[in-house]
Amino acid sequence: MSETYVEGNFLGLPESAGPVDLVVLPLPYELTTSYGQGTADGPAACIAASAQVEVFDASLNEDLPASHSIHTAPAWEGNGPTLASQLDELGSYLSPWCTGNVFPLALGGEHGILPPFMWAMRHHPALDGDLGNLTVVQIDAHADLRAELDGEAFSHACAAARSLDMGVGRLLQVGVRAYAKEEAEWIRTDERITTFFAKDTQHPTTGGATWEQWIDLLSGLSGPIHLTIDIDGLDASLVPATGTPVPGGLSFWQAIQTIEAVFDAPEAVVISADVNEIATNNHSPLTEFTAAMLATKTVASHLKARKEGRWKAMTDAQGPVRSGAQCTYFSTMMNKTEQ
Ligand SMILES: [Mn+2]
Repeated sequence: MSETYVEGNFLGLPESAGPVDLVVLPLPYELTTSYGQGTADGPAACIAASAQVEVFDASLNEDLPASHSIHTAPAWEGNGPTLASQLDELGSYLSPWCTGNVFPLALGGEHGILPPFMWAMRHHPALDGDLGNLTVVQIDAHADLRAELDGEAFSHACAAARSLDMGVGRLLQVGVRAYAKEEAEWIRTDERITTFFAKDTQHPTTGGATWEQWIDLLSGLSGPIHLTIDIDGLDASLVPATGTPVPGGLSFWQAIQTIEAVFDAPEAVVISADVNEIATNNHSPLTEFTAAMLATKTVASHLKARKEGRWKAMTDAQGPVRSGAQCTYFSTMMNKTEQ
């Protein structure tokens, strides 16, 4: 815990008045979650749990925030009457932070936050106006490649599919172990998608070799990356409160190694990240604490990338008061679909 702990701020870090280097964006969004409840409380619980996380990071060899300014933004407070209006509100909320002068780290909220995040990132200077230049690295128990779930194309179960629809160039998945036939078919046939299934990476005898291939793949990446961590990608024993906990998932250290490998990839630059499906229950604080540990590792890995010259601001520095683009993409598209 830092010496001057500020309640409501990630890691309890005090705010500084100057330009923001990294922003933590709490997105208590929950509209389509399967049967778990409580992802709306997840971001705040994760921030509260971050009080218990050590600020020293061994890879960075410094205490966070390591002479940088980390801003915890006021939580998104969407109250639109429809799914489409809430997705638009998420896009508008995220937009001011996707300008290339700050690293955005969102805390969800259900995985349905991913398409609005992609909308907000589409004009990020590193992407050159084309989401096709972006690789999404996804830790998840689910492929999130369904055409729809319960009639809803923007369900959390479709987050990766909709992101590809929006033009994301490449999708790398790990931890996947609960998926439908249509998703297996899409993974098999779409060249944009590479999936490392949990049955292979966690295999009792051959898992180690498969895992090495995953880390090698990440280390060899080039270009801009978005890292999306659905905490249900980890084994259910580590995240029992998440919306859909699934046994047979990644170990904690596999998740940490994945984060470190993408941020350390010499030719790649991670430009944004999210940790999602954080939820709470009354039995144990383990789920939100695990999420806080992964978010902290993401922060430390970004600062390490900065320190080593793999991330540079692409636009002029700015403080916490900003304006961005108004998102109407989701309402417009859903209206078209209904007609
Ligand atoms: Mn997911």
